[in-house]
Amino acid sequence: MANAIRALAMDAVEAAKSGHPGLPMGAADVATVLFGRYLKFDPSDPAWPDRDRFVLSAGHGSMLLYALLHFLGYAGMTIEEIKRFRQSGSKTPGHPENFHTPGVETTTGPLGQGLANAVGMAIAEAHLAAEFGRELVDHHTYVLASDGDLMEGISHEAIALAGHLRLNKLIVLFDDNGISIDGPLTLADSVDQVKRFEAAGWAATRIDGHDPAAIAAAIAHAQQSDRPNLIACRTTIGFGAPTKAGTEKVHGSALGADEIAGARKVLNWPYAPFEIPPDAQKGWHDAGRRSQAARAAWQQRLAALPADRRAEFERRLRGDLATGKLAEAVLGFKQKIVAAPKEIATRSASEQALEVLTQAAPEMIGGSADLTGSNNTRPKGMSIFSATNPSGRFIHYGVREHAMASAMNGMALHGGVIPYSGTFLVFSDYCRPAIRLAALMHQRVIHVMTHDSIGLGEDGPTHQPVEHLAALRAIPHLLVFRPCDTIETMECWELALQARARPSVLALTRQNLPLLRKDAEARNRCAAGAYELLAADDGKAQASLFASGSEVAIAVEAKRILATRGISSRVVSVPCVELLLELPEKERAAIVGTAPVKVAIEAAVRQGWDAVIGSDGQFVGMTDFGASAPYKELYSRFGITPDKVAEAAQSALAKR
Ligand SMILES: Cc1ncc(C[n+]2csc(CCOP(=O)(O)OP(=O)(O)O)c2C)c(N)n1
Repeated sequence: MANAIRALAMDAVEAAKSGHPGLPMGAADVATVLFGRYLKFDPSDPAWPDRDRFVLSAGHGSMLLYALLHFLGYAGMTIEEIKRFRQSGSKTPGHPENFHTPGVETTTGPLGQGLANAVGMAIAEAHLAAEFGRELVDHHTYVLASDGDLMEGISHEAIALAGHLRLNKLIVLFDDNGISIDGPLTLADSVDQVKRFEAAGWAATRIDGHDPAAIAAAIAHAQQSDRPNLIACRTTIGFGAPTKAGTEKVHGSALGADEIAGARKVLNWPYAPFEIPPDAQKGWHDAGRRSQAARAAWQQRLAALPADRRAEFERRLRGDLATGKLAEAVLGFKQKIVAAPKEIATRSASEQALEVLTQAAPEMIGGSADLTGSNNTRPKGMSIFSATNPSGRFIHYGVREHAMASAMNGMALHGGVIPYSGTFLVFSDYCRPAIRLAALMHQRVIHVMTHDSIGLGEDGPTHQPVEHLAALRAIPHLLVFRPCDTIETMECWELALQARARPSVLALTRQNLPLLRKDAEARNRCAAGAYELLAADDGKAQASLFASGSEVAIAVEAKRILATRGISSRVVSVPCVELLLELPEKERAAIVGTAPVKVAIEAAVRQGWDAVIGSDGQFVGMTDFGASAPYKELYSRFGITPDKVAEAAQSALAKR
C-alpha cells in the first residue's frame, strides 16, 4: 500500500514534469499506517463533523494527499485527475487547496501555516467538545510536518501555544528526513526537535519512519497522551529512488525515466505507470470503509439529541448566524447609543458592540495577542479558554500574532466557531501570511486591529501604521473596515459576521471620536462600503469629501469651514473601500457623486484612493512615517486638519 503511494507520486510528477516526489515517497509508510489504521474519516462524507483532521503542513508533498484521496475513494479524485496533476482545472493543483479539492482540510504550501492551522483546529475541537459533549465531538488533529515547517518561526509560536493549552488531541508526525532544498539540513539547522517540543510542553518521541510497527505504536501511544504529541519519524526522502533517495535531488523535480525504472526495481513494483495492483487497491479500499460504523453511530447519537440541542449544533457547524437574535441585538444597541451620544474611541465602541454580539452569537471566540486591555476584545464575563477550562471563549494567545492569525484560520476551517482576535494594526504585518490564506480559503475570521493611525500618539512611528490599510486592501476578498463612530463600529461588526466566506479587519482608534451617526435604523448603511453622511446644503456640491474612521470628523468640520467661505460640499463616509468598489457601477457612481473636486482624507498613505477620487483628486494624509508626540500635535504637524482639507478643496476649485 505504501509503495502504491510512492509509484503514483513519482508517475504523476513525471507526467507533469514538475512537482515534489521526495516527500510522498519518504512519508508513504507513515501515511499508510495513519490512514490505514488510525485516522477516523469517511470518504463518502468528507465534511463529517467528527472526522479526524489531517493537515499536510508540508503542502509541497501534495501528491501524498492526492494519492491517499484517490486510493481511499474520495469522489472526484479519479486516476484521470492524478494524471492531470498540476494541470489547469484539475482537482490536483500544485499545492493542496481546501476550497478546490474535497478531502483537503486546509490550504498549505507556505511552510509552517498548516501546523499553526492544526493548533486552531485542536482548539476548536476542545471547545466544542466542552460545549456539546464528547459523544458529538471527539476527534484528533494530525499533522504531517517537514523540516521546513519546523524551521519557520511560526512553528515556535504554534507549538508553544499548543503545549501551554495542553491540546492533547493534536499529533504531529514530523517527516524527519534531514533534507531540504539547499541540501542536508546540517547546512542551516542543528535544533534537536524532540527536546524543543518537550521544552514547549509536548510529549515527543523519535522513531524509524519506515517501520510500520513503530509508527503504529507511537500513534497509539500518542492518542492516550495528556499533552500534544510530536512523533519524529526518521525517513529517507525519495525512499526507493536508486541514486537520488536521501538527497535534495529528489525534493522537488521529476525523477526522470531511468531513476523511475530503477525505483520500480528497488520497490519491486513491476506495474505500468498509474497501474495499481488489486491487492493494494483492496487494502486501500478497505481502509476507506474502516470508519463507516463510527460515522453511523455518531449520526445516531446526533439524531437522539433533544431537537433544540441538535439544531444549535447543526446551526453552528453550518456557520449560520442566529439571524433574528443578531438583528435585534444590533438595533437595540444602535437605539441605546443614539439616545445617549458619547465621545469614545472606536476600540471602546467595539467592546460595547461585542458585549451584545457575543451574547447573540455564542459561537464567537475572542482573543488577543497580549493586548487585551488595549484591543478591548474581551467583553465582561467572557471566561478564559485554557487547558482546564476549554469551554472558555477568550484566548490569551500571548505575543504570537502570526500563530494567532493562523490558528484562527484553523478554527474557522474546523467549523462551529467564529474566531475574532486583537492586536495593533501595525502588527498586521506579523499576521499577514495567515490573513492572506484566510482570504484565499474564503474563511470568516475577524481581526480587531486597534491603534490604527498616528492617532495613537506617543508610542511613535514604530507603532503608527501608515501603509497598512493600503497593504491590507490589496489582499483579494479581505474586507478592511474603518468605522468612524460607535454606530458604524457596530455596523461593521455586523457586516464582518455576515461575511461568511471572507475574512475581515476592523481598524479601530485609540483616540476618542464624536458620534456622527444620529440615526438608529435597522438598515446597515456601511453595507454599501460608503454613503453620504452629510449632503451639500444646496444640493449642488462643489466638493465631495471622502474619509474613513477618525478622519470623517475632520471632513465634517472641513465642510463647515468651506460653507463659511461660500463653498458647498458633501461628506462621504467610507468605512469599507472594498465594498464600495464592488458595487455595481451605477450605485458606486451615485455615492461618489459628480462634484468637480474630490478630496480624500485618511491618516495613511494615498495608495488605493485613486480608485475613488481619481488620479486628479486631492489627498490629505500621510506621505512618510509618523512621529512620537501627543496625537493632536501629530495631526497638525502632518497637516491632517479641517483647515488643510478646506484649503485643498478650495485651491483645487480655484485651479479649475
Ligand atoms: C514560507 C515558505 N518558504 C519557502 C518555501 C519554499 N519551500 C518549499 S519546500 C521547502 C523546504 C523543503 O525542505 P523540507 O521542508 O524538509 O521538505 P522535504 O525536502 O523534506 O520535502 C522550501 C524552502 C515555502 N513553501 N514556504
